[in-house]
Amino acid sequence: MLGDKKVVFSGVQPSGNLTIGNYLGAIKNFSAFSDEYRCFYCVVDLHAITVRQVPAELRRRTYETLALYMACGLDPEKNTLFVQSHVPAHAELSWLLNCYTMFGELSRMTQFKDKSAKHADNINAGLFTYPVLMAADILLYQTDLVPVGVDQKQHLELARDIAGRFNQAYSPTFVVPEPYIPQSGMKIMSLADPLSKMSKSDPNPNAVVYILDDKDTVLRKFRRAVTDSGAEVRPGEGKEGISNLISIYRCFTGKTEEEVIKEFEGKGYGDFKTACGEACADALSPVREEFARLMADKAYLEAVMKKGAEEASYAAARTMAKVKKKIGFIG
Ligand code: ATP
Ligand code: LTN
Repeated sequence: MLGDKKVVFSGVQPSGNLTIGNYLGAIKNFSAFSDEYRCFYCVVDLHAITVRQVPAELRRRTYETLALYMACGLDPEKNTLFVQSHVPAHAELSWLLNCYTMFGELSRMTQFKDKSAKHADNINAGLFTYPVLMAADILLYQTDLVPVGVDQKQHLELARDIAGRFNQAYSPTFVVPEPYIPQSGMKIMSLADPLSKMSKSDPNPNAVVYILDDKDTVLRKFRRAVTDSGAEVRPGEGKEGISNLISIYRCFTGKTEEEVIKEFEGKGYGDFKTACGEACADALSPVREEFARLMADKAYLEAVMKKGAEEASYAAARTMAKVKKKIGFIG
């Protein structure tokens, strides 16, 4: 809680072009909280450097991620939109929490295992302690609710454990956060390999639909999506490709599974793939337009970042003071 409102916090890394996985699993759901909650949405650039980034690209993507937050409906007057490295308390609390996190806990994180397999030449300590920084992000604002895709559930469990451990060792200090995982769009899968997550760092551009892809590209990618050799549009065993397309189509149209099955009864996969592409491109077109408008106004984006950093720093300072006192630091 902050004041009389419950707190929502979430973050997206500026580590690549955002995908419809990021959109459906996370960002699209953020604006629903703006009225009832005190909301903090962060561009987590400190997290992004756990994997090598080209400096100019990191800078551009940081602006882009902020612009996309707004293009997806987040009003900077109603939400605190900010960049993680602008609020030093994130790194500071992260160090403190490192000392309340066990090596064994971090070793069990599946994202660490996946990413160290992918980046075998750069298994740095930051990649390992990544979840502690994430816990710091969340706990710093006394967060009640964290909207994320299901892939982040394990990290959230860890954040809860760290908060509980600290509270236990001293006295109640942190709110223990709850995850908020949307039912549909929980995990959007790759169009090229429906058994793996659609990810913005996937090197195969056909596997991924980017929020900013134009309509022709979206249609082409859906037409090429890997499916099984069947013809019936319904989810099932061995039909992961079609199941994934059905979830995507449902997210963009709001239709139920039964409605989708009925709509495409007697029609083939081709028709269904075209309909998916159309629904996706139509939903994304206003986002693309607004994004282009915002990216043309860097001064405005910088003003939003600055205001966000001030608001976030103010809220963070309260928690930091409390934490340091409990630990026994001289204030
Ligand atoms: P990377 O490929 O760099 O690991 P990512 O695509 O997984 O990145 P993140 O910045 O780590 O993206 O995630 C931002 C948010 O988007 C998180 O809440 C995450 O759960 C959600 N998200 C990412 N990919 C998907 C997906 N395929 N389906 C549903 N939600 C997703
Ligand atoms: N680890 C997340 C991004 C992230 C985050 C957060 C999400 C960093 N800090 C705090 C929610 C709350 C990811 O990889 N998707």
